[in-house]
Amino acid sequence: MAQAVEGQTQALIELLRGHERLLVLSHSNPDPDSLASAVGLRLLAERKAEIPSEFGFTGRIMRAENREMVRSCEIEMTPMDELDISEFDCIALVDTQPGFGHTHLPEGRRIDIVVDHHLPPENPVEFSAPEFNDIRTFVGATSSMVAGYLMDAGVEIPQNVATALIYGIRTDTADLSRNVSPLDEKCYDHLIHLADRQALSKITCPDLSPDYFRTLREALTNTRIYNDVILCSLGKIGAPEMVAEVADLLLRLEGNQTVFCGGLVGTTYYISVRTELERDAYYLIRGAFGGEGSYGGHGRIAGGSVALPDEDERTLNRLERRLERNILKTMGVDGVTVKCFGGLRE
Ligand SMILES: [Mn+2]
Repeated sequence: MAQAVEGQTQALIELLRGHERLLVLSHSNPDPDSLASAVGLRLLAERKAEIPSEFGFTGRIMRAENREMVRSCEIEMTPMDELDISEFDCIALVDTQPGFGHTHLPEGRRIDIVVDHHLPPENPVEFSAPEFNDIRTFVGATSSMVAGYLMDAGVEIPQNVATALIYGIRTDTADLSRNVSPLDEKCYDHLIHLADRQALSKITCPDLSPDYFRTLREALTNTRIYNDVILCSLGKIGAPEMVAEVADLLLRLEGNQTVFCGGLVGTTYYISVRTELERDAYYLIRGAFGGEGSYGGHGRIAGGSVALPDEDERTLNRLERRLERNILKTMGVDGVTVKCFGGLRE
């Protein structure tokens, strides 16, 4: 039985065979699912169409897990601005679609291939439809869709690619605990026998920099707990990823909470929201920002940012006081004892 919609894998291979050089792109700051999807599609192009390819990326990879994934799975990638787009006669987009805000597309170029599992954008932009357009929103990870093509085509999957695909599936499905489809399970079962399990364990639990622990200390000192609302300010930090990471960590405090974690990178203030309560995180972050900044999210997770006029400590403090007021109002918190994990306020 085919892992893709009947005939799709063959159609994709035929399309690749009709071209000479493939450029694979994804959303900026690529996550494990998009990294693995890109690697898998490049393998298909190499093995079944014998065409060379590149993976062009925008943004950065900051999370220690993702950096370890790139290192141990030997993922080759080139910053988009170092690539000459005119050298490619075929462009593929994985784990995203034209029209998504976090996706930079080369201007004036047609996208030939789209493989994704996200809901299409609400306001579709004007672009010519890709020749190959495989969007299956019920699949947990784009990595599974790409693994499905490889399995359909009988491609032998090398260990590093299998490891990447497994990690892509695991991160997008929270270890097969949510958004899982039979395709994800089937691909996982197939790939786990091919993957490097030691590498997987290292990716899941990577080495962390002294900077990480410094930020963590700062985070724990500057956490305030109002009933079921946890506020955390990281102050000035090196990368926005830490905001999300600390928010995830604080959510693990026993009981059900909503976490707001913020930090300043340059003159941009980032916030991550995580909630285990009933209300949608999107409305919570909207309330926190009170008309400032830009934000997005749904379900349990939301994030956003505000641009500040300068890096001045006072500007930062004023913003954080404003946000705190908005948050406590949005969460209906008043007159409660503030707790923290240490320091004077305990
Ligand atoms: Mn994905």
